[in-house]
Amino acid sequence: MKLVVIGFGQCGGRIADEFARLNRRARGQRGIEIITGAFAVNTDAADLSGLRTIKSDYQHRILIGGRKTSGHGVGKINELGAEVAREDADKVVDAIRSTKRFFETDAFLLVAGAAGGTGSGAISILTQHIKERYGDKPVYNLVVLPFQHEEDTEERTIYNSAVCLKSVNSVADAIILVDNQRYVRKDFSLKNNLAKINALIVEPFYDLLCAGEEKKAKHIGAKVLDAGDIIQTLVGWTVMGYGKSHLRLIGFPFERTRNFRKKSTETHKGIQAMDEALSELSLRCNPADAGRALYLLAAPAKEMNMDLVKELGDYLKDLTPDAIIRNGDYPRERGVVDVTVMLSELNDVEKVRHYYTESASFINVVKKRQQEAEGKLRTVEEAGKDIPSLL
Ligand SMILES: Nc1nc2c(ncn2[C@@H]2O[C@H](COP(=O)(O)OP(=O)(O)OP(=O)(O)O)[C@@H](O)[C@H]2O)c(=O)[nH]1
Ligand SMILES: [Mg+2]
Repeated sequence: MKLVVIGFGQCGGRIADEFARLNRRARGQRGIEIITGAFAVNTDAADLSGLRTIKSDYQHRILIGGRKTSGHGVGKINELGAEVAREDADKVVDAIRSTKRFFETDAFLLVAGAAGGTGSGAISILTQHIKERYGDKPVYNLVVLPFQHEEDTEERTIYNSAVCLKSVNSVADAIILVDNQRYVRKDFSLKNNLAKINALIVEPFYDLLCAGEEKKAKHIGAKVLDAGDIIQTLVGWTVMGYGKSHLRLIGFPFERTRNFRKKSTETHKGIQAMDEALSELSLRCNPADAGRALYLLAAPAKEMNMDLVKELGDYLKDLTPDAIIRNGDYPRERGVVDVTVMLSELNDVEKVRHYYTESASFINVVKKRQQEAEGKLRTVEEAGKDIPSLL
């Protein structure tokens, strides 16, 4: 599957940059292309110049809202992010059209952090514009939810997230939810942490996008998971997970000679990888709420057997009894079994509900504050009503 990836704001831009690196890796290691174009859109010129891999010309690193924000961002006001995105939407849509191999693109993926200003405000607006312009291709969103500490310290965080989520839900074909808090590892410094988190967010897309683009017979599975399967799976709220388990256990050489034992070990490894994928989902949710799901098993060709594929299917079916499940096998990896899982068409997402209910009370607080501020302003105006003005 080939994507055009467009990142909005700092978070979105950095993740789009990570996708550009994923494409380099696919080209270098596997000789295939999975990203037909990578773009970053921001109101902040400094953030755009901090990217590493996205082409550095103004048609790939797109500055919007130049006059309104003077290149310094929108300071977490996502209404302003939405406004400048609306004004400059054509600039972005025109840039996408210049993608050289645009006609090969299967879908769009737009990325942003929900809690900021630019990305949070712009992603739904541009999703709508792109859908209007390119009606035949699905438009997916990848939305990054804030860290717990951001929710605790900045009240705008929850409100922005709620508004962003409600907006994308009404336009995007599917929304892949990624919760930053799920990726926190205490031992990383924050800066490295974000870079590491971004790499972890993007990793599950590697096999998923590559599997259907392989040209060599030895890398084509018995059941290929291609763009069609992914498009059929992705609808509404979606989460993803990725798990990996190493095959060769050093110190157990007997496993190589005793085949019956080896086979059960492989199945066990596959289940272990799927377990990891499901316990490390990009957002905590109940798999039973999924209406659609997919899994991709990547393993060395000789380790791939129908038992393993079937066991994984049964395992996932138990957890997602109502879901239509699609699957594929990908004979690729050396020495590891890895499993990528997507759960889609989720009919309940606790965290989204939490943002909606929490910000309902925030809206009242904002209204009250506005009324108070207007009241105070009127008192000041009242006091100065007899003073002459120079204008
Ligand atoms: N995973 C991840 N999250 C990030 C990154 N950068 C920022 N975030 C998260 O994104 C949210 C803030 O959004 P930003 O992208 O910084 O904001 P913006 O869209 O640039 O908007 P303004 O700066 O307000 O104009 C916060 O919840 C951050 O934790 C990143 O590189 N990776
Ligand atoms: Mg910013």
